[in-house]
Amino acid sequence: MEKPLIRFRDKRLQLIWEKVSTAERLTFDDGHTLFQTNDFYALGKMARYVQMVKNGDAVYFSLNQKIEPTNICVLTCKFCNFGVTKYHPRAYELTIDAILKMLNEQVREVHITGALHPEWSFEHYVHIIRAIREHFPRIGIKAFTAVEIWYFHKKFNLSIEEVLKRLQEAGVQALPGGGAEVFSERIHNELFPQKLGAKEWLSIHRTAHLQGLPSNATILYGHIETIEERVNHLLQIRSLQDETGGFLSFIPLAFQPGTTKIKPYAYPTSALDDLKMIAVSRLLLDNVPHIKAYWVMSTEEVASAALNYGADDLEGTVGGERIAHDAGARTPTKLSINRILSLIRDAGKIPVERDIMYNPIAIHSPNVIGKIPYLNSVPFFTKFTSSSFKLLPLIPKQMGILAEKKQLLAGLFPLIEYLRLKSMLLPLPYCLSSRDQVKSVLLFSNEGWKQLEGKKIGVTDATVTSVMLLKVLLRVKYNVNAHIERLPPMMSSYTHYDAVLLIGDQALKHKKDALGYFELIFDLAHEWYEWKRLPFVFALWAIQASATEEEKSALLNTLNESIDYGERNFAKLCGYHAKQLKISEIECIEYLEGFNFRMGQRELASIQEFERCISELITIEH
Ligand code: V47
Repeated sequence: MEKPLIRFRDKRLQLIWEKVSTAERLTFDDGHTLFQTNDFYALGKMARYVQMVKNGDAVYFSLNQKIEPTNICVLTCKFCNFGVTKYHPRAYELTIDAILKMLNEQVREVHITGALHPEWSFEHYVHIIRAIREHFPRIGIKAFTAVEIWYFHKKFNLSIEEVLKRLQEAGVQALPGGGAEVFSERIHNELFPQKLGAKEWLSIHRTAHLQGLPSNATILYGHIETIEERVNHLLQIRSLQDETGGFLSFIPLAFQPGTTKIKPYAYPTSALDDLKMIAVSRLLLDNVPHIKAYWVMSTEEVASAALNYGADDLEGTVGGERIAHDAGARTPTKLSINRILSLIRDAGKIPVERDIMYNPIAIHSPNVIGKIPYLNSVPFFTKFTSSSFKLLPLIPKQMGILAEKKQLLAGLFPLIEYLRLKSMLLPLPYCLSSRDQVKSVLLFSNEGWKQLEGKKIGVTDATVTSVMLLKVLLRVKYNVNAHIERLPPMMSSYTHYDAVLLIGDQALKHKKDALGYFELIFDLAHEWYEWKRLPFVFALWAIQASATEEEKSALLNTLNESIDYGERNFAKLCGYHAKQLKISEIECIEYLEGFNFRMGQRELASIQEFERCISELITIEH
């Protein structure tokens, strides 16, 4: 994406922009300046730039249902109006039947957070999850904040690992981000001394990530916290994300004073503070994929504005909420899908309905082009900003899934996905093919090809084309039969695999350290080239066969212009990406020079030959 021109009123931001626009990490002091500045225009533009680089025009939302099973709580946190004692007139306990009645087949994500009930058994919490899983197998379950996990651990004398494992076995797929409040000893002592602190919150999320449970993170802002405490909080989230990569989304929660015990000191947050919180979160949390605008606490209008201040994730339909509303929130307790769509469209964005793991389910917009967010695809997208097409970053395997549902007009399809959907797609004369080595489809191994017989190979979940190429090389070229297994989404150690296949930016990043474990690295495109003396076509451009003539010619023109410009400007395109991938600009340019972006006779011959090899593989396997 082209760097926007920003006129800075606050000159301190100029230096920060230099870092942001070259993917350099921001420091504590930068964060402090960003919170201090009143140059909203520049702050918003910087955050929006990062948002666009990461997520294009997409804004994710889910058809979700909040469930707060009880408000009877052993705690008395000063900022909370939700938790009450058992005999309070507002006290309630939902039965499992009542919980199930809140759900239906349309809901795609259930979000469960609540109070720490003094009498419920751990089994009861597990039963809630199991009942939802049994009755609604399609619904993603995001349940129990670190506060609850910590309570189960202490009260029922179970290790954190055991608590998480039992919940995971019952059906929990992710943890909500609540309970983080502000990572500050001072605030902990002042507002919630009985509850877990920063160290325990971070440790629970670390354990969850290592056990394959992703999570969200939050900050509760707008009460007694200082700017320093806000920045410190964000940096601690960033540093855990560096370790595990397990955070999906970061959600700033605007404090609702209600009749809480800190009411005398606090006013509701202003719209400007809400937008600033979103923007600074986007800028500091360079490694967290999504920033969520939580309309329940910030209002619908501010949440919609936040979609141009760094947020690419909008809280969903919700279907009822109490924590914020008990503390005086004046927002609705639920929204219809139409209202969500209009909040996103008003912001000029593409509404993308998602599942619990942020896989797109439906794209509520025409003219959407799938964009593989890897460095090698950048030259295709240099001239799209001025076109009528909207870009949606997608991992390769999602391209086919969405095109099949007619949710995408066109895109750069992984070869296998194109071959699968050939009858409904029209190929365009552009592709992504290697000349010899590709440098970013790599098998990291401790064994030579022939020694991989019977060995376990972990493969990326992001695509099937490279996995198919690997299978062809193993069985057809080397006559080797290995066990191929999908790698889990959050992998922290590869030591129990004999070899691992990674693709795209992930492969480029790990090329130097060989994942810290493997001695050999095989380039799959080079293996193909050595064998067939042909390039390998990883992906090709195609458009829905049902597209109009106007759409086809507009896309061809935009692609032509983009590639012409892209091919002549590798150096310009590399600045940002090289920094982000921690490779030199020269390496980045050499990498792009290894690709061919146009479909020619040799590319067509290679596709035919690959199809023939796949048939041979199928014969061998049967
Ligand atoms: O931890 C309590 C906050 C959180 C107040 O993961 C208050 O997608 C404002 O977990 N004013 C629970 N906030 C909510 C939560 C959550 C919310 C949205 C999205 C996600 C997600 C998770 O609510 C608590 C606390 O920080 N809270 N009282 C109050 N008066």
